[in-house]
Amino acid sequence: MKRRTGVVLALDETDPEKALAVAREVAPYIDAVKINWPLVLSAGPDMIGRLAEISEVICDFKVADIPNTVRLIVENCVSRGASAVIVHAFTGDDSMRAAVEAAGGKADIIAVTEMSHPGGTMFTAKHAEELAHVGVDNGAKGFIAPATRPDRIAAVRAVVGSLTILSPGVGAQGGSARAAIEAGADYVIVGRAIYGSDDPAGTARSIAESIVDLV
Ligand code: OMP
Repeated sequence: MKRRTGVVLALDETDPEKALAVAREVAPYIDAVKINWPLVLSAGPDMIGRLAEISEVICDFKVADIPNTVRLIVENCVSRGASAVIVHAFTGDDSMRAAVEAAGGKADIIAVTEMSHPGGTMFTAKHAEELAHVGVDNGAKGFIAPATRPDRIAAVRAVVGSLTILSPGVGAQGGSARAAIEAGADYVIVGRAIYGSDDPAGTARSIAESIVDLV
C-alpha cells in the first residue's frame, strides 16, 4: 500500500450498491478501502474483487484460528485481489506465521494489537505490546492500534519500529485523526464518519486535509 492521504475507508455500509458508490466517490481521498463482515455478508465475497478495481483493499476478517484455517482464509482473500488481510495476534506465533506465509509476499498481514472500543481495555490493552511482538516476530507488516487512546499508539510504535500502524476509532468512536497520526500512526481508519455522512467525499477530503502536513 502506498501512502498518499493516510486515510483508509472502513466500508461497513451494508447496501452493496451504496457501498460501491461511496468507494468510487471517496477514492481520490483515501489510500485503501477496508471490507469487513457486514459488507461481505450482505454483498458476497465477489465484492472484494469489485472494490479492488476501485482502490487497494484490506480484508478485515480479524482472522483468529488455527494455522490451517488461517491459511485458507488468507489465500482466498489474496486470490480475490486483497492488498492486505487483518488477523488477530492472540492466536500466537504459528497462526501469525501461517497468515504471512499464505500471503506469500502478494499481500501484507496486519496484526491486531489493542482494540479501540472500551472493551479493548479489558484484555487487548494489557497485552498489546506482546501482541505486537507476535506480529513483528512472524513477519506482519502492519499493526492495528487505537485512535481512541493515542498514547497506546505510541506504545505500539515503540515495539514495531518502522513497520506500519493503522489506527481505527476516528470520528464515531471519538478519536481524532490528527492526534492518532501525531502519536505515531501511519494511517487512520474511518468508517461511519465518512460513509454515514451526507457528503462522504467532502468528509474524506477534510479528514485527509487535517493530516496532510503529517503524512
Ligand atoms: P467506525 O467506528 O465506523 O469509524 O469504524 C471503525 C472500523 O475499524 C470498523 O470496521 C471496525 O471493525 C474497525 N476496527 C475498530 O473499530 N477497532 C479496532 O480495534 C480494530 C478495527 C479494525 O481492525 O479495523
